[in-house]
Formats: sequence, C-alpha cells, structure tokens
Amino acid sequence: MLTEVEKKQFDKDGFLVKRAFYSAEQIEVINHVFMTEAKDGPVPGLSDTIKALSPDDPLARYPRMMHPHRHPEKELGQLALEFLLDPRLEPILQTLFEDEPIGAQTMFYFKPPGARGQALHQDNFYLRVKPGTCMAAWLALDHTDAENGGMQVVPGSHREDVVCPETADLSQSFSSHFVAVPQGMEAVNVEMEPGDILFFNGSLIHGSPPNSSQNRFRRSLIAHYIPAACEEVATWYRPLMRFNQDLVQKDFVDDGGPCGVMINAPH
Ligand SMILES: O=C(O)CCC(=O)C(=O)O
Repeated sequence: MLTEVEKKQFDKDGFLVKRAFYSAEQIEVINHVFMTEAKDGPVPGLSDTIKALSPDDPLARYPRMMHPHRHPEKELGQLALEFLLDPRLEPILQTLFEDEPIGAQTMFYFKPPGARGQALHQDNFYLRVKPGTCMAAWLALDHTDAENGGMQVVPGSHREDVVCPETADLSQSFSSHFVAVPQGMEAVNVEMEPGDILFFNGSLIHGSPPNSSQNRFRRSLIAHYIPAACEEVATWYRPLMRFNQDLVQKDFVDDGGPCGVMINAPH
C-alpha cells in the first residue's frame, strides 16, 4: 500500500522506491533460476537479438531476456509472471496510475561487469500508450550504485512531452537512443538493495551508465504496465494481461517496440 506522502512524491518526481519488497530468499531464487537458464549463453526465443556484437562484448554473453513471462513451460517464466501479476503490486500501481493496471511486458537484465548501460530515454516512446502513459516496476536483484550501472532518473521530467530521441554514445549505451536532460533538471542516481522496487512513470527520463565494476553484476527484473483506460499500445506488448490473467484488447499500433534497441558499439 502507498501512503499519501508517497503518492504525492510520485506525482511530483515521477518515480518512487519501495524498499525491501521482496525477501533475500526470493531474490536468491530469481537470480539462481535466471543464471541457470543463461549458463550456456543466449537462449533463442528468449534473449534479445543482438546485431553483430563483438564476441568480447559482455552483452554478447549476457543479453537481456525479453518477455520471460511468456514462457510458462520454464521456471523463469513462472517467476516472471508471478512478479508481473504480484497481487501486492496491483493496489500500488492502481494508486499511481489512478486506473486499473494491465500487465504488458517483462524483461530481465543481467548487466554483467563491463557491460554498457542504456542511455537516458522515455519508455512511452516505445510502448506508445495513448492516451496516458505506461508505468514500470523495476526490481533490483543486486546492490545497485553508480559504479555497477544502477538506475538514473531525472526527477520531474515525466511532466515533459515524450520527445524524439537523439543518437546515443554507443561506447556507453547498448541502445542507440538518447534523450537529453531538460534545462534546469538533473539526472540523479538511485541506489538500491536487492528486493527494492523502483516505480516510474513512462514519460520519466531515465537510463543507466555502464557497469564499470570489476566483478559485480547488476541484475534486475522489470515489468511494464499500461492503464486500462488507454486506447492504443504498440503491437510488441500483445498479449496484455489483467492481474486476474484475463487478456485485454486494445488498438495495437505497429510503431514502437522493445524499450531501447540493442546494437553494436562503434569500432
Ligand atoms: O535497467 C536498465 O539499465 C534500464 C532499464 C530501463 O530503462 C527500463 O526498464 O525502462
């Protein structure tokens, strides 16, 4: 549940961290199951498609996994679906959205040592929710800080329009898109412990720097939601699911796509 202070803070800043939402034991299970699935490298049909990454790029070995909740035959699929539709998340998202939340996507980021980050961006550029915007629940699976590529957010930037991205510095970011920090605002680091959840508005400018640590992964399980009242969303997010697992229809639009497109670093 959310306090009035937390809701006000979310409305003002565009993000909110709920601490110790999952126990250390639950986080250990999630990490173990996903690391086991990834033990032999990228998994066809689950891992993000990589366009000609050099073999020594840490993301060639550990690309993010897309929509793991769509794999009920796998243990990781069940864990991802349980997270997406965790009944404890529903009232929080309902309060933040002021509408019924609908599950749209899950992703698992391994972000091993040496991996590039994801330049600042706005999620609703990809989800294309209209009217309104999407929402993320970002679960930390390791201690995260600036050194291992923890999340950065630009407080208040959710009140700006969703803009067309510029080109990112591909030595720092696996994704090619970059949204500049608006004048008078600044990006701040969000330090998190395993089990903490960062909720953020789909128009908030956010991203993460490279993992420059020697030996610390920065893993996270991420869920994205859309508000029931919206009319449109990008096709990539179909099927959409209520918290009771009923499927939901919307107008599916063909632009949009996964949050950030993974491409090679320039040589
Ligand atoms: O985990 C990251 O580094 C970035 C994740 C992100 O941008 C998102 O969940 O929308």
